Amino acid sequence: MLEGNWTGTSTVPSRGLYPHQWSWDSAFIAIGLRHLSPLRAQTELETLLGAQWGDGRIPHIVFNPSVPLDAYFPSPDFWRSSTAGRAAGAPRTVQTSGIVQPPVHALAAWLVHCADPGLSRARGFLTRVYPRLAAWHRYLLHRRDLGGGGLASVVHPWEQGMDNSPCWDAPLARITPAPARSFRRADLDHGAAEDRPTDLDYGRYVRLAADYRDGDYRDGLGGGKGAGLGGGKGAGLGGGKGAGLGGGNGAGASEFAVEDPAFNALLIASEHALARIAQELGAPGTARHARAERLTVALIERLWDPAEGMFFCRDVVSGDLIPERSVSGLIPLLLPTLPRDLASTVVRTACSEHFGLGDTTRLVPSFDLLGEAFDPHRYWRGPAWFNTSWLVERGLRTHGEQARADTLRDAVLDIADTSGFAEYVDPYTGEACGATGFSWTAALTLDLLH
Ligand code: 9YW
Repeated sequence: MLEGNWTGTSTVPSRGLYPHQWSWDSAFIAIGLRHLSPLRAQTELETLLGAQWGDGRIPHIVFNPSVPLDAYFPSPDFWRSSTAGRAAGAPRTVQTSGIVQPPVHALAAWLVHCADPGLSRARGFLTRVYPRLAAWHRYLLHRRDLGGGGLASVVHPWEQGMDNSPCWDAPLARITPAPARSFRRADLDHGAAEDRPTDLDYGRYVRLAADYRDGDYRDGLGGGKGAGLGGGKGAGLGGGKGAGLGGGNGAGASEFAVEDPAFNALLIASEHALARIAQELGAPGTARHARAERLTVALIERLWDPAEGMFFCRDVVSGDLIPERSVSGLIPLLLPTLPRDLASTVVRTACSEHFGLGDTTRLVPSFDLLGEAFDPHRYWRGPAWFNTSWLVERGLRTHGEQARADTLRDAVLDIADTSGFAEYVDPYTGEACGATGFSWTAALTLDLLH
């Protein structure tokens, strides 16, 4: 699968549906590829980082110029990175999107280095990627601290990676959709409509992305309207509800801004990895470890719901937690320094009737089995995905839950095989949905085999 999806400098997520390079896909792919070819794993990450913007952002898509424009929507002529992104330092020689995806990259770079430290040192891999990864984290921690409480916000559902999660339903309801006739969905040429987001969702995704582009991809208050930075100065921890961003009344605020538990947990895990990279390069990692710990405190303070026993998203515009149980709210289990009582509560929630782990489901569903919006086949509204199951598996192992981790690992290996390395599956039956021959499914299977 990974050979077939390799383009020479990076790996496409799947041949038909996703013919370019995607940011968090590449990080997961590199984590698997390191077992096959540490050199290709390094190259995968270096290709992505080669498309980094001057302001530090790593774009969510790096477009392959040899792929026809109509093969994927939104295409480079929608994002117009080299013109609209000029002020933010978009590269001139490669076309990219202007939004980001979860920061799995420093974690991936560290794991790739560890797979073959000799090769990594000989190529100066970490020396070259470290400044870019540091700039990426700086971008997220400063420009994207829209809530003012120290966490990074996403400004589009695609940035969090779980495109049509029910967590976005309430914040998206405020967005006027772009008219359906103003764009053409290429995804429906490759996937069943009932497995994909709806047209109404797409209209809203397009509106938000177009507004961000029309504001020259400036971050901060005022959404695409160019109010520049503000609010988000990383003003320490805490702040609780609605701190920053206009006190949570939405006045002059970015129309969509959400603090997400998985996005921020991955940032924390990557910040710890960056500390290790700094140490390997002879610099002290202490300040970075300390920052990761402050972020962990902020994550708990702002997104943990003790009554529900899991993490929730915070709608930064309204200031409120979004009371929808998504797999995202289990992913902080990945953090080794999550307090013991919280970790065991998250494990209990994962095994409860809401996610059914080790009981009614085989892999971790993307959404609450009892939630009104649950749909076992529609994309991020219920199906199980392999990257999130891999993250939960890691989390279980990190917190001493070896038996549960082994069961989940065995299920991932089995279902990856029987589903034809599907993009996502029915969480109860393991039946394939979406694309098959999906790269991160293959890569993370490989990782779990080692
Ligand atoms: C789309 C590539 C991407 C993933 C996302 C997933 C999907 C793109 O595919 O988004 O067209 O909907 O939601 O997480 O990175 O695999």
